[in-house]
Amino acid sequence: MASTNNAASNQLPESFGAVIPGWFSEISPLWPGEAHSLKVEKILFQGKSDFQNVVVFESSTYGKVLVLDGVIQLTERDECAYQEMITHLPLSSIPRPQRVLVIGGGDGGVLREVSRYASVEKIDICEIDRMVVDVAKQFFPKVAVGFDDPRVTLHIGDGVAFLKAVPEGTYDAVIVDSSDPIGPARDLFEKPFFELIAKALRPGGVVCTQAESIWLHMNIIQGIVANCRQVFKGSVNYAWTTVPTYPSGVIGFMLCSTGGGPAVDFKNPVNPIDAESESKGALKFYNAELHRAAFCLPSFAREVIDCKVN
Ligand code: SPM
Repeated sequence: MASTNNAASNQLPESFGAVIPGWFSEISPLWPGEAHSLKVEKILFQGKSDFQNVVVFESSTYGKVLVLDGVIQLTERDECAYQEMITHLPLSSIPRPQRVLVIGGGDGGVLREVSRYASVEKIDICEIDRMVVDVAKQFFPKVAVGFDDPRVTLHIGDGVAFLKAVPEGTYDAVIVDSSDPIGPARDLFEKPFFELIAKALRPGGVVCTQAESIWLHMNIIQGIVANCRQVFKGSVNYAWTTVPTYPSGVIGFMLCSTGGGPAVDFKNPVNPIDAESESKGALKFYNAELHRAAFCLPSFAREVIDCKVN
């Protein structure tokens, strides 16, 4: 893997200082005409993996920030909102999850949250980019702590290829913690990928995927919803949460279940996360009220999503 660490160099990546000198601005064709900016205290790491540019910087207000191909993946201050919701929305919706697969999620934050469940026996993670794992372990130990759980097996490779090799009905839950649908994660938003997930899940199993912003990507969301309705024969739902450092300040999740097993009512969780999980550190964001609220959609989004979603 080609890699360069230019932390000492004065030559900053394109997104740095492009709008305001000394600030990082998140510029992407996925959100044209806007760019959220964070003041940079210090660049801690710059590298180029086989898949993407990887940057870590210390910000003035959100702690350390992980950026892939110019797009913020997490900050120390608000990562809890995303990692807790993408994990606990699905895992609290089925009784006693035992086998869980994470696709993407190389920073380890979703693993940290999955490991709160005592019923879970096996956690597989398939991350395409080893540099993301290494950088998370070096700069974000409170996130990468998820890798320390002995139930975790890390597979470095392509998520689609991994799923093709998984025996039918292997997992109770699959969580897709991907970057956006340009670059290495493009395939993770396509129908063939959802078909592979459905095959990998047991009847009545659940999937939760990163599903973009209702403010920015209704066209992408519409496509995901349509694909999921064709593929998942149980329930199909859209939920969302706030993450201040993601563009538009919100991000959504598709939550689906396979047919042929117990029905899954994502809006009324049967497996509330209990006090025991607090031994892994207190939950900072997720709670039962936010779980229910996550499925309430603004009218403009409901019009598009609800007419197609159960
Ligand atoms: N474990 C954290 C990894 C983050 N994965 C999701 C990143 C999404 C970044 N872009 C958000 C764009 C919202 N429209």
